[in-house]
Amino acid sequence: MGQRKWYDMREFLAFLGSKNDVMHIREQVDPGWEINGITRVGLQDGGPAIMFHKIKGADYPLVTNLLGADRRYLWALGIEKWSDFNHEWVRRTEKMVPWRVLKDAPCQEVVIKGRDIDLQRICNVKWHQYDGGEFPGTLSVSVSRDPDSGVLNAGIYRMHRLGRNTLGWGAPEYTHGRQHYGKYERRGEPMPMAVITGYDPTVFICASTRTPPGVDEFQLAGALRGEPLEMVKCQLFDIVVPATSEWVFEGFLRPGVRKIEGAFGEFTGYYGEARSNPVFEVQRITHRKKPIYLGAREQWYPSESALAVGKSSQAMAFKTLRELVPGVLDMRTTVSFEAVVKIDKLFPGHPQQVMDAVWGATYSRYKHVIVVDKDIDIWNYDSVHWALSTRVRADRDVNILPRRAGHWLDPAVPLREKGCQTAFGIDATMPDDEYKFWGEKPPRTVDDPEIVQKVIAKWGKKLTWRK
Ligand SMILES: Cc1cc2nc3c(=O)[nH]c(=O)nc-3n(C[C@H](O)[C@H](O)[C@H](O)COP(=O)(O)O)c2cc1C
Ligand SMILES: [Mn+2]
Repeated sequence: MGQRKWYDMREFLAFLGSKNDVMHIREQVDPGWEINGITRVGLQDGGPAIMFHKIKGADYPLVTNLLGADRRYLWALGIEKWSDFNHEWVRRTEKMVPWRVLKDAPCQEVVIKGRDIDLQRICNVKWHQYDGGEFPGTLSVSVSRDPDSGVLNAGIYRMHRLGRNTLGWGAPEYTHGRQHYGKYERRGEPMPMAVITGYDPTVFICASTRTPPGVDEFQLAGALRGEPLEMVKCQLFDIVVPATSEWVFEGFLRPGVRKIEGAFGEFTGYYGEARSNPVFEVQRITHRKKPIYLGAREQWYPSESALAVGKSSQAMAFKTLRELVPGVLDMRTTVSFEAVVKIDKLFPGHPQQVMDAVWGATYSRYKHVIVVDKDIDIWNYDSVHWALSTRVRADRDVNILPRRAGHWLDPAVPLREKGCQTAFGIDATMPDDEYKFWGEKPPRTVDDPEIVQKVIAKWGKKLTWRK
């Protein structure tokens, strides 16, 4: 297992440097199209993390694609391969690890107040060609407190710059941050909120994880990194943030205020439409000396948004699923809205129970569920497709449930039905009960495991193509 405890984003960047996996661009770039384009090409090519040192119109450097490739995401957690990932996540997060509060912290080394606040000088990137404007908030973690329970929430919701110190806040009603805001709004009070960017990569991963309600993502990060996060209290209110964050924005969302924000290119690979959303008013900024901004271009997998939300939410859903249904061995959700689940089939109806459990864990919002047997390698889509084509009989194995909870960004439904979806499940396990009923056995696969084992024992070293 590799390193999993990072002091800050800088330590992780230095590690990437040692792997020759960061590119430094020192020439001036145009934030209207060049950061978009270079980041876009880099993601598609499986390229390195990128640091833009000189951006026209802005005063600070910016890092993109920090976790924008499978290898970097796995390095951040010190995990070698995807087939270990879900199990390692479950093992590490058995117990949450509470954070500690420090008196002084690097993230408060420099303070910006009042008229000196000008968000455009900090980050002015247009991430996609048809975005409705500049979105300084892409990897911006919104930190708020539940006014009833006091529990902290950290979630990544996009932010559209609307003025010198105001940002549209793209948190839909099913997110935890927005639910906190709803509670403040019903009381007629402004919600205090801190927004941070540039942090230890486990903070990145946890803030994009879809969890059940009431989970403090900083405690989850502590569990994943195996050591408590160090936090510091904000200057204006009683919210704490990770001490080594590069940037902290403190401010309020007033009740009843809405502005149009968006359109914006999304992790689905499509533009999402402009919406009327709450407004975050920044009243104070603190940052480290020589701060580094962090941002992401959202798009389909492979991308940071697809990896960060997709993989961590997959692990969380796997954890929930195992608590609900026996025989669940592994789960893969690389493509948005699709879950492939591997089971050791124990009884008739078992695959259908798995589907129900996936749909029931609505915080994960997978609409398509494919259930496969334990001999299928879910990390290889050829193997999954082989199961789909050889073990499925459509009239028996396809399950359709109309009008379930869906994702508001799913392009397959029109606006008036946003948030609703049709659940679709395929039981791609071998129909052994049906065979058994007729006194037959399902056909054997041509795997020939004994021969494979014997050959590897005798020939392994001579087979030069093997790693
Ligand atoms: C780059 C990036 C951008 C994201 N933008 C949004 C967004 O604009 N709105 C949203 O609801 N979720 C967004 N997410 C996903 C959320 O972070 C994720 O659903 C998380 O679970 C939300 O936190 P919560 O569960 O505490 O509400 C984004 C994730 C990433 C990595
Ligand atoms: Mn949450």
